[in-house]
Amino acid sequence: MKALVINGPNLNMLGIREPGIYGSDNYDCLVQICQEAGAAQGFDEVEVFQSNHEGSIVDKIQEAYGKVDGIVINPAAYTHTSVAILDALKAVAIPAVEVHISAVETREDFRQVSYARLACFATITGEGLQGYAHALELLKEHLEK
Ligand code: CA2
Repeated sequence: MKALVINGPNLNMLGIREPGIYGSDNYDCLVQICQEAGAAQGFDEVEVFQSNHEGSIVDKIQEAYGKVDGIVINPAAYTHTSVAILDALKAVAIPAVEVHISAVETREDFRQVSYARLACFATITGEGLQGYAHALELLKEHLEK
C-alpha cells in the first residue's frame, strides 16, 4: 500500500521563521515523521513531495491515479485559493486527508476557507508536525475498512 504526502508552498522553509506558529523543526523533520509514521502504520511506501507551484501539485495528484492508495495533503496557502487542487483531488478520487500544522481555525479570516477540504474525508489542524503522523493513521484506518 502506497501513501503520497503532498506539501504546498513555503513548507520547505519550515524551522527558518515563525517558530511560534509552525514550530522549530525543519522540512527534513517533517519528511522523517512521515516516513516513520508510514512504516509504523504498515504502508509499504510513503512518498513525500513538496512544491511551490500549483500546477506541479495538480500534476502530482494526477500522476498518483492508479498508483497511490491514499493522499495526505497540506496545500499550504493554496488551501485557501485553489479550485484546481480541489478538482484534481476530485478527479482522481483517491482517499485524502487534509493536514495543517497550525490551528487555522483560530487564525485570520482568509484561512477559514479550504477548497481542498471538500475532497478530503478528514482534516487535522493544530497538531504541529505530528499531525502528519495522525493523518497517516486515519488514512490507514480508512483504507482498511
Ligand atoms: O498550518 C498550516 O499547515 C498551513 O497550511 C501553512 C501555510 C499557511 O499558508 C496555511 O494557512 C496554513 C504556510 C506554510 C509555510 O509557511 C511558512 C512561513 C514562514 C516560515 C516557514 C514556513
